[in-house]
Amino acid sequence: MWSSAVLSLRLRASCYQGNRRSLATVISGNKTSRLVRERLQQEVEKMRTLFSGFRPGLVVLQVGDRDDSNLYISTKLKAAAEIGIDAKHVRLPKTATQAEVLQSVLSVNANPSVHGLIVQLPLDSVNAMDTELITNAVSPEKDVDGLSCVNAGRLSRGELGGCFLPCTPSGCMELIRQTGVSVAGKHAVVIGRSKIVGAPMHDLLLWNHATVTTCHSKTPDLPAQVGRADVLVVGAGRAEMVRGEWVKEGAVVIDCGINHVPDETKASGKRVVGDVHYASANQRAGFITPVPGGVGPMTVAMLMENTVQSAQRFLLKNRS
Ligand code: NAP
Ligand code: LUD
Repeated sequence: MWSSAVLSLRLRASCYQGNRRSLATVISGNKTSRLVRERLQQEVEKMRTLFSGFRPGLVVLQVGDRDDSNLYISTKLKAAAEIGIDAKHVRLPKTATQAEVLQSVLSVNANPSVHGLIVQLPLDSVNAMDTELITNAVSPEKDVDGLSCVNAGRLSRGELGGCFLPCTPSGCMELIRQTGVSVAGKHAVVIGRSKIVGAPMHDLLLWNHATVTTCHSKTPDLPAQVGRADVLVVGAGRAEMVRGEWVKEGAVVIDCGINHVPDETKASGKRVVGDVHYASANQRAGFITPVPGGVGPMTVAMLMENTVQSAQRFLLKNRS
């Protein structure tokens, strides 16, 4: 009697496991970014020894005082300090004119002890600003955000070794590499076509030999496009827009989205979610990035990587 009850329970348990798919493997951006930062710390240490105290220099230029930018910049400055990069935060007031912002960019361009310069976006100004003009004023040799036309153009032509790769897409590629899944010959779908995420992500996947579909706000039948993706990268800025049911079984899902949604259970009254509905996508994907702890920390790590690379190029040119 007792043993038949156990048998029936065992049978039920095994049926349940047979029907239930295992969850996706989580790709940790926290862990991967730590490994990148540790490697960079060692490289900077070597540069310091070989070139008598030399340190890579980074400037983060901010206009205004947005809370999200303040948080991202403080994370970047902390990472830089740990690695041994000499990072400076230049903050201009909201009232700064475009001419003043351009003047700051030009003065950093001219400073030989600075190897990387980024202008944190969006610009938080009371004055009209041409963001494109400002990001293009950054010298291409110091453009460690990879946002200038020169670097974006090189990337779009597949000259991957000759440009700075934009940090977020470069971080996404690093996370995809962690899965062991090669993108070559695969169908990749990117949602979003911004200069900072979607467009360079398309280029990077393409030149790593994926066949790429880039979707945007006018793309009809997004679920059908998503369903064809072996590799899916989402940067739309729409909280939990991509539903698990859309996702192809076993796909690699990379979520760039950072969205704040109300949550009364949190002291802050809000929490951060991605552009992918994590709980349902986790049931279908083979690999998935969390938010937070996924792409965000990689953006910071890849900025450090670009800065160290820029300093190495500087040394090669000037101190051989
Ligand atoms: P963005 O400049 O607003 O661009 C969003 C893109 O998504 C646009 O191309 C837009 O299409 C498209 N889109 C919007 N709604 C859509 C919809 N319903 N269906 C299909 N496509 C849609 O934003 P972004 O700067 O690229 O940022 C995107 C997200 O990534 C945001 O949540 C942002 O906070 C986050 N982000 C995260 C990191 C990180 O390090 N984790 C870095 C950068 C950005 P149109 O072109 O047609 O308007
Ligand atoms: N502008 C960026 N604007 C915004 N998340 C970042 C970012 C760290 N020029 C320029 O730094 O690369 C840039 N260059 N960006 N971003 C977004 C974008 C820019 C986003 C997230 C994080 C930088 C980050 O550390 C953490 C995570 O996802 O785990 C914490 C997220 C949170 O809000 O709690």
